[in-house]
Amino acid sequence: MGEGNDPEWHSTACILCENNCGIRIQLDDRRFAKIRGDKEHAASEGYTCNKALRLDHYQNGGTRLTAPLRREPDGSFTEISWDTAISEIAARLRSVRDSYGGESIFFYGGGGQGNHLGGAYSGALMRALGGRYRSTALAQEKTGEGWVDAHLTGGHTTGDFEHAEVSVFIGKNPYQSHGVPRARTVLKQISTDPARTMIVLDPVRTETADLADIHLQVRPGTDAWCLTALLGIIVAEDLVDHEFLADHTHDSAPVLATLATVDVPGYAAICGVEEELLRRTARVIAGAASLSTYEDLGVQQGPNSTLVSYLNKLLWLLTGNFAKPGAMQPHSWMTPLASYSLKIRESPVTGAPLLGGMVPCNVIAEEILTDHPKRFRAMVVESSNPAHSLADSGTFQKALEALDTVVVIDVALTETARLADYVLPAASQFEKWEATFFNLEFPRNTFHLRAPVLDPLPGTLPEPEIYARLLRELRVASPVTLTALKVAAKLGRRAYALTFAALAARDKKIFGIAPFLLYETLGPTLPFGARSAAVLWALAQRVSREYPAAMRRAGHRSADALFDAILAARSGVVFTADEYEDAWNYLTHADRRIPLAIPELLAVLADLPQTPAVHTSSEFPFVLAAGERRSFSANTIIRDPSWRTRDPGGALRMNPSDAQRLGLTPGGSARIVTATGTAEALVEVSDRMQSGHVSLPNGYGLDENSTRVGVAANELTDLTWRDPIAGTPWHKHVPARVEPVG
Ligand SMILES: Nc1nc2c(c(=O)[nH]1)N[C@H]1C(S)=C(S)[C@@H](COP(=O)(O)OP(=O)(O)OC[C@H]3O[C@@H](n4cnc5c(=O)[nH]c(N)nc54)[C@H](O)[C@@H]3O)O[C@H]1N2
Ligand SMILES: Nc1nc2c(c(=O)[nH]1)N[C@H]1C(S)=C(S)[C@@H](COP(=O)(O)OP(=O)(O)OC[C@H]3O[C@@H](n4cnc5c(=O)[nH]c(N)nc54)[C@H](O)[C@@H]3O)O[C@H]1N2
Ligand code: SF4
Ligand SMILES: [Mo]
Repeated sequence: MGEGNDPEWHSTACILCENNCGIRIQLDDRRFAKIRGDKEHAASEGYTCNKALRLDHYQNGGTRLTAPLRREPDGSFTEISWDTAISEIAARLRSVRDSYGGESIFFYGGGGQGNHLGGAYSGALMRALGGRYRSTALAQEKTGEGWVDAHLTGGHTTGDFEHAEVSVFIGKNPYQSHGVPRARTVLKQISTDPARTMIVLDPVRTETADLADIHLQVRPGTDAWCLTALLGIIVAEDLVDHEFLADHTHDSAPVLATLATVDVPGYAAICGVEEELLRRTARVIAGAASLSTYEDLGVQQGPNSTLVSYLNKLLWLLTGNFAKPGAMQPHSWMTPLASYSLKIRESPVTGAPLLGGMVPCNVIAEEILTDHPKRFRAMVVESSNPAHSLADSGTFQKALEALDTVVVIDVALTETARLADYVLPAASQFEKWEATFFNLEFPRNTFHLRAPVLDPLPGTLPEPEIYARLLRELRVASPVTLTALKVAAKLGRRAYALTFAALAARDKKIFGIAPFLLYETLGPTLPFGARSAAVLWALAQRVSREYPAAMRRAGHRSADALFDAILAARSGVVFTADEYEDAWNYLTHADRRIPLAIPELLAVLADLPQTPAVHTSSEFPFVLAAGERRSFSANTIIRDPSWRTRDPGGALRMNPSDAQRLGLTPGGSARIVTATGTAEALVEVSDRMQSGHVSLPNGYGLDENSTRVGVAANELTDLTWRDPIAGTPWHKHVPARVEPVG
């Protein structure tokens, strides 16, 4: 009998970052007495970082909500019953729809780092209400990259850092933030292997940079010049993989022509990296047998971010590093996290392009704080804390107050929940069936349906049940449809599939509410009480339709077999197994070639010589990186500050020479002033920072039990400083002034 059958150890996963490492938990009543890595986990194989061991502070540390709350006219909250909450919320949303149209109801969230299963049901609520606009945190980080991907390969690509000869991290610190599975182990392996090279682009000498062979310590915000110089060298020295370009791409000519004109010494001077080091780096990249790259917030939340995403991808495309071991790969999905369509809608008021199908986070407040007739009137927020995590929280909070109706579904009374009209208490991620759709690997892609470790805290409900209660109240499904599906579900999966198809042929609208129908009819027949997993039946059909061979290679002979395997496995399953050559099949372009030229971005690239590289001023001489990932940061998932055994106060990090000049000492206080706000923080003096650059951690400054520990970074950030294409914020590049306090 394996450890997996030992009743004392419950298999689940860490919920603090997208890696969702498998863990085992031993309970002492409702406390997490022991936590360790799950060696049988399909993806993480026993790995965890320091943070997973502190998850009891999520489950038992904060103040949990245990009853629905309604805001009264005097601003206070009253506890109400679930029945009252559901009927009042349904009535309010229906009335907003009837007065202003369903498209005035906006949805935000649908999942954090560990929980997407509930969000899979949220679309049914929105479609039932006629809602057309939604967003998530992805629209403040990944939408620019996604738009570039949509042009090039038609979808997301992932690096193969376990095998890459050369790994490049661009504004990414995987040692702290992960994203790369088993990151610390993989980084150390690369670092100690003389045959492999790690290159880091980061203004900070991060823990990842410590392990790197080449650290391009750029000036903050100048990555576009640095990457363009690297590409310019690759073109000028003719290190391009012409065979790859000829066989697998088209439209490379305008790209090569633009890059041939790059003023390499000039760009080296702008980004602050020696030209010789850039030349050596370009040669290492172009000479590599395999190359993988990872760009993240350091560039995605800074100047020229969409251009930088394009430049990053040109690094591996011009050098032919696609669809082979160690290189970049597209991959399967249980369900894509965003749309990769190039048919792009616009937001109703500001006309912002909805890249990935999402309203850019930085325009949401503008879509509300206006008298435009198409403004949003109501918002449903689930598993997200936008009043804390969006730029310029003060303005976002005003926007929430201006809405007719705000409903927040959360485990805690968050900064966002405090501004809601109704707060619905969710069961925690260890009290219900849960999963994420962060399934981003190739060639073996994994999915983990987590079984509950504990019963729900009394008074709370899992999100699928919350959405179902709202949809029942809205009477969106006809009794005939529900009965037909219930009867079919009893007859078996084949009868169920046929009945579903027959009903859908008669009435296309049932696709829109399919998750709800599955929950109501298939859900109750599922083993282990896994009713919330019903939606995965439809996703298993999707997998079998989209990747039939890869699914079978992973050992699942049909969609139903995959679904059953997912239900039975406690440590995740491999749902697709590909061959490297299969990568080409994931390209969405009919000719299976990658179109290299993106005219809008080539124009931005050609403009670089005229583009300002410096955004500081005498009033705001520092660049503040507002929201760094550190050893004890985890977005706003854990609200109990005592979970942090290091950096409890969330220090402002700065270079020794800056500290000395300003008369600041370690452990003392500094005031940080930006165009948006002011905050005070403890000072940490560190030669990891370059002069003129300061950083604050992400996810601190929560208002819990009337105290606040650390800085709420978004009281300092700005809505208008955003990428002109993607609308993503410049959280990592906030002009600021630092002063001693007192
Ligand atoms: N510990 C921890 N891990 C996390 C999270 C967490 O809150 N805490 N959050 C998760 C989430 S939601 C995400 S999206 C990821 C994000 O993961 P990362 O993007 O790796 O995290 P950050 O620390 O925000 O930013 C990465 C790096 O960008 C650098 N940087 C700042 N300015 C610039 C610049 O101008 N150019 C370049 N090249 N680099 C710059 C910073 O010095 C930093 O090292 O982390 C995930 N993992
Ligand atoms: N200045 C600055 N701002 C940033 C960033 C930055 O680097 N700098 N990073 C940005 C990035 S990359 C991201 S991803 C966002 C993250 O910000 P958000 O998208 O707001 O997400 P989280 O902070 O992860 O908040 C998760 C919420 O889910 C709640 N929760 C936890 N478990 C459950 C559950 O089971 N059910 C429900 N219903 N709720 C639950 C938590 O209480 C919390 O309120 O922040 C962004 N904001
Ligand atoms: S925070 Fe650490 S343990 Fe948790 S999922 Fe991420 S890497 Fe794994
Ligand atoms: Mo994120």
